[in-house]
Amino acid sequence: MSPFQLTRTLPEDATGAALSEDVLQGLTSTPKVLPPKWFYDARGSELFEEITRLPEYYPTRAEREILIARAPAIAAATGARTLVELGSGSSEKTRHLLDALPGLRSYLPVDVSESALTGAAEALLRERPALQVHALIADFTQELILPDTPGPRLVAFLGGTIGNLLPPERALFLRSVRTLLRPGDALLLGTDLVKDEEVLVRAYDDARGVTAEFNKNVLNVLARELDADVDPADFDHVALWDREREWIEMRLRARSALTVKIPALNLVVAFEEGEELRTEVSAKFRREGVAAELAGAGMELSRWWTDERGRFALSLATV
Ligand code: AVJ
Repeated sequence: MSPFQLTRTLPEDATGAALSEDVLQGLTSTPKVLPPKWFYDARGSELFEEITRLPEYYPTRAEREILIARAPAIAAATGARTLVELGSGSSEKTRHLLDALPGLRSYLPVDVSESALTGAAEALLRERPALQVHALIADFTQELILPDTPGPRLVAFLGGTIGNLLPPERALFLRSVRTLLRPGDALLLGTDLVKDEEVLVRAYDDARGVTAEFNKNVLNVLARELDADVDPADFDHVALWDREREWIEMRLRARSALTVKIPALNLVVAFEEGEELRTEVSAKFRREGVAAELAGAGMELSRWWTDERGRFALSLATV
């Protein structure tokens, strides 16, 4: 069998239909919202990669530090022969894991971006020609059907992306991850941690304005994909810490009263001066909360590792 297979579980135009639906729903709600997954067109993915190198944006470096330090422990605890990675993107951090798992036979990256999947798989197979790579074009928040590969299975969801889901969505997501696990399998989950407000806000409002550009890029996506008549320069970037809910919110604030027209959706959206559109929630966690959410989904927190400075955590959950 060829070492690379690609399976599409999303219909070709699933993306277009879902974007229209989210925009119609989100821009007609009060307050206005858009789901963060629409940041990631080619430009948005590039800007996110740039964010991960900013001095203010610590999560990527903190998680990499933990992965490097704990990869041998993860390998010993799981003995994984199949690694499933949800939202794999460029699979960059995964290398540390792949290199540390001696018994690994199959790697199943799951992502909505076909270009990210094929690019990552090509690079990986050049280094590890014996690895079976079965990439899945799929939305990890939807139900997944995985190919039959050797166990034990390790499902990894890194980067703190679980924080983009609201609490009820997280509960659904963790339950669906639970259905992928059989006895002896495990989940490796990356979560950013609650910390000093100033450090958190600066990570989402950097001095060079890269995050502001990333945030406004979602409006370029609407302009291109839906032919929306909207100018990113009419909005300001806002990042704030919600201390009750312990999450960062990113918003776009209208600099003046304006309208956004999207004829394809039969939609004219009015913004008042100063009105805000929520574009992202990025929840921050504590150990007890992670343990409780895992337990609620039928899993048990069995290992908890943080970076030296306690900024980010990797959890190993078992069933
Ligand atoms: C990719 C979802 C983990 O929430 O920190 C970075 C995205 N948003 N800067 C995060 C993001 C603004 C990032 N995740």
